[in-house]
Amino acid sequence: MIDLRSDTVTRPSEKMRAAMAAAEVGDDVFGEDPTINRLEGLAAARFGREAALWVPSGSMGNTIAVKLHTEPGSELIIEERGHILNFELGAAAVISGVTTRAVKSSNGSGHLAWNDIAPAIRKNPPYYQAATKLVCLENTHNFAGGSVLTAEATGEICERAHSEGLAVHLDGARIFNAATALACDVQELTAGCDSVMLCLSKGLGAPAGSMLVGSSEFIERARSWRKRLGGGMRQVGILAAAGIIALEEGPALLERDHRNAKCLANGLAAIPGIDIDPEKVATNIVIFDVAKAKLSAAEIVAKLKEKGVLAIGFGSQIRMVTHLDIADSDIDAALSAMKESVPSA
Ligand code: TLP
Repeated sequence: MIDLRSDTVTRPSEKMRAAMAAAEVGDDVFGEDPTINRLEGLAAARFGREAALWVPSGSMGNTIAVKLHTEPGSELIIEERGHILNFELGAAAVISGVTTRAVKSSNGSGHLAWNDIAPAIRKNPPYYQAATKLVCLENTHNFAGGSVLTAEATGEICERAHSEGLAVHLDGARIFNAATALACDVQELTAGCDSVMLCLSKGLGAPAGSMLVGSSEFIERARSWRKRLGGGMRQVGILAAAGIIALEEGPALLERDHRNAKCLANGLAAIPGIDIDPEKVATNIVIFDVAKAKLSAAEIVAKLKEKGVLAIGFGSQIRMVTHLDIADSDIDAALSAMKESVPSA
């Protein structure tokens, strides 16, 4: 199977498995796991922050950050296709008691600009309205086709949000993809954000785990919330051993995924019935529209599966994601399967 459903499907490398087997471990709830402590130190240093916390999933990292930056009855602002809003089962409402204000991006990038955010802010509202406390950004923006937000744009939003008394949390599940595409450092790309969540288990290849980075005070409070949510995981150095390899060696491997995604997008653009602008594919996520094809997205995805290619369909769109376990030759095979699966309009 050529599995293009997500970069979450990567399997740990032999090197990771060997490191996991040999990992020195202890009880992390007592703060005694040397391997997790090392990973947290490395992540904090990589992002130029005081501290970092390993969390079992990106969703838990985002949930904890939303909890710490808000209070029940307040509001957060996010782009309307954001992961926190659409794919985290209302955790912001359930765990933090906040309403989520979905805002449309107006500049074609899929990302919010300050001009989009400002009119949605409720600062010192009348007593019957919820006050805005938090802006959530996402870089890369998954369902905006893996698009990237520059350091300059991020910095401007952070500066202005802070001057309005708002915190900024960055869902940086794929921040290393963004840094690779922009040829800049993650430190520069995330500098103004109050907290950043990054995933080790997507393009970087670890079997599980994400990191939250921020101030020491923020991370200490996050540690309590991780435990409260059931994420105190004892001898978790086994997973951190793979996480260290993901963090140290994974970023350099992303460029190939981006090349493959571009190649895939170019091939798709040449198939009648498929709508995609390959110029807009900046990282490893390829989203295209099949509204003009004779079959629905779900039907095309089912046909692809018969031919050994897995993708995800939603509405009239299909998403394909390149990753470590996709070889260059898989792109040609996926394109051939696609040509056979989309009857010309
Ligand atoms: N994304 C998954 C699905 O949930 C959609 C995927 O296949 O892309 N933030 C972003 C931007 C994400 O894309 C994801 C996962 C998460 C957070 C959550 O991470 P996990 O799956 O570790 O909870």
